[in-house]
Amino acid sequence: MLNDQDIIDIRKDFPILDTKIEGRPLIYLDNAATSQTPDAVVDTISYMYRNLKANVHRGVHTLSQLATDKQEEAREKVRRYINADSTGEIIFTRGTTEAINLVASSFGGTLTHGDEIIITAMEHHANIVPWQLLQRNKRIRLRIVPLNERGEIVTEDYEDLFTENTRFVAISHVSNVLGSINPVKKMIEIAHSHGVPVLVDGAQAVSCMKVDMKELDADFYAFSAHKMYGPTGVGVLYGKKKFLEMMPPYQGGGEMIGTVTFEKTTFAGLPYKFEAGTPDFVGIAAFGTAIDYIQDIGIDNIAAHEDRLLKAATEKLQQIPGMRIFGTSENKSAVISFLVNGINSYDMGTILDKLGVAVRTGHHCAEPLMHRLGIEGTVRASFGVYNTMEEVEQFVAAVERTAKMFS
Ligand code: 7TS
Repeated sequence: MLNDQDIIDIRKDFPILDTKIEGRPLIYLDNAATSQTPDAVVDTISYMYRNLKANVHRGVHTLSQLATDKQEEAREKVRRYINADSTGEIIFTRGTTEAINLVASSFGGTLTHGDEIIITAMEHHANIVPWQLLQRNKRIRLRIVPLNERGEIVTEDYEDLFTENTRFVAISHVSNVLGSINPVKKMIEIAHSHGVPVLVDGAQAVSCMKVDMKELDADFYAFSAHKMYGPTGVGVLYGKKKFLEMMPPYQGGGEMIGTVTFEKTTFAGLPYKFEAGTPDFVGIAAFGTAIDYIQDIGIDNIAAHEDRLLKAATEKLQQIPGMRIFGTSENKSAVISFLVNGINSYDMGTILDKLGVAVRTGHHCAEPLMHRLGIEGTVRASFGVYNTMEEVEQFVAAVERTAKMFS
């Protein structure tokens, strides 16, 4: 368990947290959008640019080999972090969005008229729109898992959606709006019992819980480095070898080929078949450092600390008259979406910003979920490892003050 001194020490790794907004200390509660980056990660970026800027997998020269080693070390760190079988199953992408698009575009090519894909009502647009794009050329039906009043998936409702036409399931591990931690292991088991593969959008899960590919048995798992105290522009698609091997490349270009003639091209082995062009090897190396950083603190310690903040913030917010919290799942990540007295989320977010509190407002790229909740948007506070109990108190006081201004 992290104590107050641990958090003080951790905060020293993030100089951005000393920022002042309109003369007040920044209280950064937008971690679900992107988390801040510790000095160690920034140092790796700077080290790579200063010392190891050479294209990977291309040259026989020493710098190129060293840069390649850094990239491949990071791939091995990711493999270990999620307990995948082999580094061939770890594909670097630009983020969760690209990872899901890769699967939709490549695996999606096997789908035909009348096939059905199951997604849930809480998906981020990144796990809705790529599947809708498939519908342009083919009559593919999306079936939507409903949520109960707490914002949870009821596995029986989910299982009811399977038909003989179900070909794929794409579900988020943790909701970016409701914080619900979904029973993905059980959902994967159910899908597999129907012979259907599953993609899990893990964007909100990997920074706050242990994620184990062997235990989950997910067929695909997507996530982004920038939500894990890592750099922007880097993400991962984990895929089981048996699927990746039979899937066609997503993009063509350098590094993803075996041999090329004008008549015919053969493709490289895994994972390179899916990594066309120069990868962001600087960002990938820095991502390796971010994983080290998380592991040095301990993911269970991070989860316990964030849970403490979540429980305290929830309890205090609930005491504000007119407070409505969206997402009260028993199993919840450190995200709170709320509205007070129907005050527009954007208006509240703007005032909170003046008080130094950074939150996200609006639909959070989950418009269909907003429609189901019958609202336009929420104010969302999301916590990270460096947030403190004092910040929770100041945040709640700022919400209270803002609510009074509008009453
Ligand atoms: N899936 C989920 C569940 C997400 O929360 C996000 C980003 C994405 C996919 C897309 O990730 P990207 O790195 O490819 O952009 N979510 C948010 C958010 O909640 N606020 O800003 C970005």
